[in-house]
Amino acid sequence: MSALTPRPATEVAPGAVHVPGWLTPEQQRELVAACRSWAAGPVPIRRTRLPRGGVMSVQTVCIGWHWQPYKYTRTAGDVNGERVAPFPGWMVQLGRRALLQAYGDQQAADGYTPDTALINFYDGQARLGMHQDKDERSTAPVVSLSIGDTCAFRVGNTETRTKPYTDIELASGDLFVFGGPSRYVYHGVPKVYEGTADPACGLRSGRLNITMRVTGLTDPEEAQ
Ligand code: MD3
Ligand code: FE
Repeated sequence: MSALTPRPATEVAPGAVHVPGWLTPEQQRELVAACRSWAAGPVPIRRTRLPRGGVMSVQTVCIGWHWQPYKYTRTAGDVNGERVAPFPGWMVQLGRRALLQAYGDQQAADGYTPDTALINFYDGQARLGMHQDKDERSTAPVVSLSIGDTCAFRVGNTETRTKPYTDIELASGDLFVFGGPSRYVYHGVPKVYEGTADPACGLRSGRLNITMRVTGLTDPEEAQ
């Protein structure tokens, strides 16, 4: 199906580039395997608790740095106190290739060194409300990789969590890069379409999203 109806790369908003079908099924399975192992520990995947007593419907595990509302730390004080798994060098390289693909800018790609990723797992009921990602102290782009069930993804504006926005679909293997003027847009996942994934992606059900970021932080215990 996808081979007969290829979806072209599109710039949804300035600096927001969608590259459908960027990951091969084999790459998707490898990423799923890596995410399964991170989900098991040292900090297990869980629903993040929100400061006002709520809990996110999405399940999250972090690597490199641990995110909790609304800060990054090396250890997961809100889960089990363990230090998160390191951000692997191969994922830095994948992030650089993603940037090169999206922007065609070799210099920007070479200078991109993501140091954290949030790995979100969505079951059929999970949603992500409209929000901005602004806990990073860097304006570097965010690289997003989707695997599994297709979702509706809402790309808004930088001013309000309401209209105007653009709804697109993110399917298994899709790359999305958010940089430049789109780095601080509101965005969210209003719907996951259950049962739409090809099992060849490595997931039987649900949706996995990996977002690589540059925190702009340095660990005082690692300072030279
Ligand atoms: C635009 N994740 O983890 S990925 C998130 O599908 C998050 O799980 C969604 O929003 C998901 O924070 C969307 C696309 C994405 C991620 C980060 C962004 C879009 C972004 C940061 C700035 C602007
Ligand atoms: Fe986000």
